[in-house]
Amino acid sequence: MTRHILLIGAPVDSGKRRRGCLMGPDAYRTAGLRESLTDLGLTVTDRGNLAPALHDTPAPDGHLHAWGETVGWTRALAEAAEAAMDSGLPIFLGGDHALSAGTVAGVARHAVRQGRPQFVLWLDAHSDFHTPESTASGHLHGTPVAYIAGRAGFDGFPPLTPPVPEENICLLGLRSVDPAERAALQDSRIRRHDMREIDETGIARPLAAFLDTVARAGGALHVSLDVDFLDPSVAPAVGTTVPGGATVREAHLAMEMICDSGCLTSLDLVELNPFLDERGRTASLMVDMAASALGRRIFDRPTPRF
Ligand code: 6HN
Ligand code: MN
Ligand code: MN
Ligand code: MN
Repeated sequence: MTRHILLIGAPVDSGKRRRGCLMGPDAYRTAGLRESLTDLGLTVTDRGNLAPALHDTPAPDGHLHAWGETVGWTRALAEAAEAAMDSGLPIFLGGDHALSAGTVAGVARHAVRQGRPQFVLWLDAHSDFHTPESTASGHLHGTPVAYIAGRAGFDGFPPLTPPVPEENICLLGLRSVDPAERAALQDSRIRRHDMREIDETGIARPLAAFLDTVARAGGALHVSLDVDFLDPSVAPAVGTTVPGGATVREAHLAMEMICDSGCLTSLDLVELNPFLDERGRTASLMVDMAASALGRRIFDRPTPRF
């Protein structure tokens, strides 16, 4: 791993009503993210925290929470993400999952300029596939996958030119999918693997298949890691806990395989709510996840084929 790492704080808290994710970037810094990466021999620049662009876009519907602020964040993040791709491998320190609309829009624009296909791996209990029309909660952190896939209704959000092709998106860790999301997903070519499949086959099999596709295509890989991918017994600092999530070892294996693929080009760490943490354990676990994705190993060995 020779790429330079950029830490970019994205204290987005507009994607849902419960507050606290704005403290996420500083929790990662306090938990020693930079030091964990420099210990691996990587060079790291902390670019500090971003702020949302000016936002005056009216919401298309009254039940949508903090529309204008999220539009402003998406614009600012898309620009920052696109620019960051010229300087290294960005890690976006969230912030709630609404931020990934911006980060994916930005990295995907950069991939288009490079003539490289963009792939997205979404590690999450949820599918985040609501449109602004279908969301019942009005929480935009439940919508970024729909936005990056090019579904309609995101008035004022920056245009995706083009959207990420559905078959380049892989959702892994699913165990809370709303009926409208389920229907739309079943109608799509998005790859999706629920916890039952992980129980049945192990996490390595579906992940290896996806990473193999990315590698063969010479693709850029954006990984979006939601804290609630992990089981709440090991990662309690998230507002949307769902029992039955990935174990510490399943999550580490996923990160180690992502690293071994050599495809990783950008990473989001999202939904950490430090206000809900227990003595920093979730922040520290997420730092360990990032370290595994960037080369930390128990022993070096090649990933077996599945
Ligand atoms: N996340 N499907 C639920 C909703 O409100 O739309 C939960 C969304 C969770 C979003 O965890 O990033
Ligand atoms: Mn470039
Ligand atoms: Mn999510
Ligand atoms: Mn989630």
